[in-house]
Amino acid sequence: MEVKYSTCYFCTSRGCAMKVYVEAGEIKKVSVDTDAPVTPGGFCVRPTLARDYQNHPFRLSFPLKRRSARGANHWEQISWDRALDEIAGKLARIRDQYGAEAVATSSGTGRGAADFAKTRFMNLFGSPNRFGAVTICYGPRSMVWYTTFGSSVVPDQKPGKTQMMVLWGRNPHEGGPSSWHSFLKAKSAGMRTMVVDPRLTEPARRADLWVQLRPGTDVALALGMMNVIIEERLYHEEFVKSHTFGFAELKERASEYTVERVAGITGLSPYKLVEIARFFAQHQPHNMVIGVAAEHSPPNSIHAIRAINILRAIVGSIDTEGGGLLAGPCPGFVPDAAMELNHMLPKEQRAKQIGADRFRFLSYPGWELVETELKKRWGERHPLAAYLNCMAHAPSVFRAMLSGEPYPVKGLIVSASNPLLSFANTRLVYEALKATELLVTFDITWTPTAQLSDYVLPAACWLERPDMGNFASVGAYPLVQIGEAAVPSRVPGEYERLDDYEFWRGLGTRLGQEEHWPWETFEEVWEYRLKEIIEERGNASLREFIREKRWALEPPRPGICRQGSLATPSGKVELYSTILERLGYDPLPLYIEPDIPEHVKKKYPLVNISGPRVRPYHHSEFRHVESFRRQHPDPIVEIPVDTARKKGIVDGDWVYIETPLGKVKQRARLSSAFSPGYIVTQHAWWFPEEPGEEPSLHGLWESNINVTTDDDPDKCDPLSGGWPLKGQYLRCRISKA
Ligand SMILES: Nc1nc2c(c(=O)[nH]1)N[C@H]1C(S)=C(S)[C@@H](COP(=O)(O)OP(=O)(O)OC[C@H]3O[C@@H](n4cnc5c(=O)[nH]c(N)nc54)[C@H](O)[C@@H]3O)O[C@H]1N2
Ligand SMILES: Nc1nc2c(c(=O)[nH]1)N[C@H]1C(S)=C(S)[C@@H](COP(=O)(O)OP(=O)(O)OC[C@H]3O[C@@H](n4cnc5c(=O)[nH]c(N)nc54)[C@H](O)[C@@H]3O)O[C@H]1N2
Ligand SMILES: [Mo]
Repeated sequence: MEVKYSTCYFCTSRGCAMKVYVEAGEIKKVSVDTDAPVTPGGFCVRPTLARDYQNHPFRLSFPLKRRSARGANHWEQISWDRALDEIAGKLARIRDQYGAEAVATSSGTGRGAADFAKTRFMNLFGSPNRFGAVTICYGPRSMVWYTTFGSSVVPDQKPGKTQMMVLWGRNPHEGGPSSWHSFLKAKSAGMRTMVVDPRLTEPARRADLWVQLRPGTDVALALGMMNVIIEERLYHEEFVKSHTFGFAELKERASEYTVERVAGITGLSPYKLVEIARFFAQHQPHNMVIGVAAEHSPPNSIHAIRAINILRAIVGSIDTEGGGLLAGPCPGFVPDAAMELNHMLPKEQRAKQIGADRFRFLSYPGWELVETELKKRWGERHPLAAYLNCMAHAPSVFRAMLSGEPYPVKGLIVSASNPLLSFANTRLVYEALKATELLVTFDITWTPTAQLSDYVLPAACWLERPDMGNFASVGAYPLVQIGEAAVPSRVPGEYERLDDYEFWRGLGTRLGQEEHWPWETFEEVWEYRLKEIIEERGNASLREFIREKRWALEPPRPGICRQGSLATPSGKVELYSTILERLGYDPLPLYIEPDIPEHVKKKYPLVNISGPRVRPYHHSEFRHVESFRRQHPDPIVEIPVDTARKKGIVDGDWVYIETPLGKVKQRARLSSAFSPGYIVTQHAWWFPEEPGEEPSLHGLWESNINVTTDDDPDKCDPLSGGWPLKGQYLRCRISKA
């Protein structure tokens, strides 16, 4: 049996190292490669799925073109050449008639390791309208780092140095094998643990301190903690004095968040709040993982993430051994941003990015200000990938598809995302997709979105391509780790798949972009991007590099602040953000109470915390794999025992969840892990076994919680445009089905 050193991509972007055992082109076994630095430890079940997934009949194998009406599930198999020729022709016609900006792309969790290629294609094509999940996932956290610290912040968990591990709105027990591993290691090394979560999750249960706050109030909590910490002089005076900008202003702002006021907002008692602040300040430095909760809770998303990071800074836990280290790309590596050709998108096209006039933080206005700073430090090889930090506003693009305002959007290429499941307000997304003139889906398996498309194209999965997790390729950490294809992506007569890079290149070369796609294969791309590192190592080829030692790591060091200027406009840690100020936003964190009319609260009394991660699924993926489905067959809604009792609901009942936008059903699990007034619903549920054609679209409308969620731009985060998937805006009511 041959061993292949591959990179797993069954989840978001980490790119864990795998060993794949192959015999006569068949995958026999997959095991974790524990020698490499990025692995899930023994904590992930997904690798065991690889064989079932690879050979599953639900996978896409050949390009398909629809033969009758959209959504009728009648397909004709065509060649890749014909598919790409026809699609390129249609894209060119849309550009001629409406302008390049009338073509948009949709992205998800950044899979395929080739979002740089999508961005490159769009920059060369001339459209600024790439939209995706990053607006509500990781993009905000990333941009907050760059605006506040001029770098990303990476954990430096060291026994003897690190005093505490904090999970803030994050549940790695279900969704983050490596963070869960760190959490357990922290406990066994005697570090303190603290969890900020409205729910008693598994880590909360095991933590020394569980902070059960009212959802969506993290910014108030962090400001309240700051107020106590500043008043009691528990902060790191030396760090604050030497390395931060705007402490006096911050102090004044924090003073507005008195213990009593914050108690009122967060639902914590004043006594508890003081205890939390002191506990936090006393156990420094700490290692913290901030989850997705704040990003899903407008209108406080960006201010909350900023406040949490500022809190870390003032207690002296940033840029210090055992705390959070300021990091950048791996020396010698060409990071994603340098592959995107962002300078090729003309200024007047940038100015057309949909939503960027209103939501300026995570779109060209904010991105350009930050890019200027980062270029001073890293030149072209900076970590500010546009696919992560600069997006069109998805809800506004969907509206443009429907209304033609501010201008028509007629073509959409969906790759590595499943908009009918993952974006809010499914009905509106559905209408928008149907209103396009051209809808192309490039995916690994069938999805409801694929069913609605004009062309459905088969993508190679990680087993079939050389790959690096975009955790490394984006350049936020000085580590690269790469893997090789385990099996071919094309076997004549059996399947013909392209990887994401080949797909975008295939379209680009048909649209006059030939000179910008010099590398024919993904492997050649990695060879180019790793060239300096491979040469320095003395390896003859990428293959040799992978076989010998497939990673390069320059551990980040503390003391960056002391070296002089950070890549922020003031050169210091910006407690007061001059970039937010220039964008016309409040430069200091503040809490905004969501404005919800009383009659709405009365009619929809429950707040929905949607989308807790659950193993073994990853968003809408893997529902079709029988061995996984057996482990978790149904969508689950968690309901507080008292609430359920009042409605006559018992464990296992099907329950309707309803908002003005729609109604879906999930199965009840009674819970006492969080306060009455809330429910917890799973997201991204569909049923591959149900008919693919309309109206079912594989059971799209039955349990998909985004049928009930809202993406009204007025309810989106005023800075980033993130839509509510958690927090006070997401109100609903339930009844027994
Ligand atoms: N209500 C609610 N909605 C949510 C959330 C929530 O908590 N609540 N969470 C949100 C968050 S944080 C995120 S990140 C988004 C996720 O949003 P999406 O990323 O859109 O999630 P998926 O539904 O998994 O879609 C990913 C698709 O990409 C395909 N795919 C996987 N790998 C590859 C590849 O290498 N190449 C190609 N071409 N395709 C590939 C998969 O088969 C799948 O169909 O969902 C968001 N939606
Ligand atoms: N199995 C699995 N793993 C995944 C994914 C998956 O789909 N499945 N998706 C991946 C992706 S794209 C992402 S973004 C990550 C997300 O990973 P996490 O950020 O860990 O997301 P959740 O599991 O939803 O955990 C968020 C926690 O925040 C809590 N919470 C809700 N509202 C609030 C609030 O207002 N404040 C605070 N402090 N906490 C709150 C919730 O109760 C929940 O326990 O998971 C990744 N890992
Ligand atoms: Mo996410």
